[in-house]
Amino acid sequence: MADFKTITLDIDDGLAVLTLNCPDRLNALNAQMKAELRDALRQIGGPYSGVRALLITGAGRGFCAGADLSESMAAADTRDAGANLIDSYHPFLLELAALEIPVISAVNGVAAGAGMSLAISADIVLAGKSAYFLQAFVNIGLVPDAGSTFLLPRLIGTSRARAMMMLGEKLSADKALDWGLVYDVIEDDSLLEVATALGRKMAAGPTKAYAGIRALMRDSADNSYSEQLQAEAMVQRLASRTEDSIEGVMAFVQKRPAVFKGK
Ligand code: T3D
Repeated sequence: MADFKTITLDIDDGLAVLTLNCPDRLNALNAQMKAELRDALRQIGGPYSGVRALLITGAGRGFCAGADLSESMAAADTRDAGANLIDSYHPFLLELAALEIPVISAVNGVAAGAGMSLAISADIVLAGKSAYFLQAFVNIGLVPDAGSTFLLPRLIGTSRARAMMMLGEKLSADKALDWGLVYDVIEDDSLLEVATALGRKMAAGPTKAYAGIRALMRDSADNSYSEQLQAEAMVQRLASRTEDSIEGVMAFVQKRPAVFKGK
């Protein structure tokens, strides 16, 4: 297993827990962290990893404060943020999007800028009571990136997304719940425990069905209604032939809990 310096990766019983681990800077994304995220996600998505669910969280009081601005300052003379996005953000974001397992984020504190983009790219977003979300980009004269302009309007609608992006104001966890940005808000002390329990449950779930749900939800953004009906039928054909689906139906008939193997 790789020896990471800016993140930790713990894999146990099918659940990978990936923790951003530069708490002094609220887990801001520096070059090494982005490379390590790419490598960790590649490892998780590998054919022999045995990982069936991923939980992403942050160490300390923040989830992720976005781009490490001390690096941006250091490179001010030659800075090309567009190239930086393509070279160092997109690789790990695309690895994350390509995973065929469910992804949970446990937002334990501020999720700002690209850190917010990362948090909301999960399938299920849990937020601690004191967490908040911040489209910080505009506060430093930038536009949202790392997927925010794609994800945010789809999650909370264009009116609220545009206002968050243009105003750069904090959105509390409770309001994020009200707006449908997060699935649930958990007391801070219990967040990791609750998120881990959910991760363990999903790591023991029908993995191929989760992968199908991820693909269908992703494609629905661009499909017409009839195209999406067609896509559902195609994915359902495959799902219905999985061992887990056969087991699920049999377990129902036999009135016992299903034992899914992710196959
Ligand atoms: O290449 C490119 O640049 C393109 C990519 C862009 C993607 C982006 O994400 S752009 C947006 C970048 N992020 C931000 O602008 C957020 C900056 N941070 C903040 O506004 C505030 O820190 C927070 C609202 C997130 C939290 O405020 P608060 O008061 O709770 O904490 P703090 O005291 O400001 O921060 C604690 C420490 O973390 C502090 O260090 P110190 O003084 O204790 O040594 C602070 O400097 C550091 N820190 C926080 N955010 C970042 C950071 N260090 C580097 N980069 C950061 N983004």
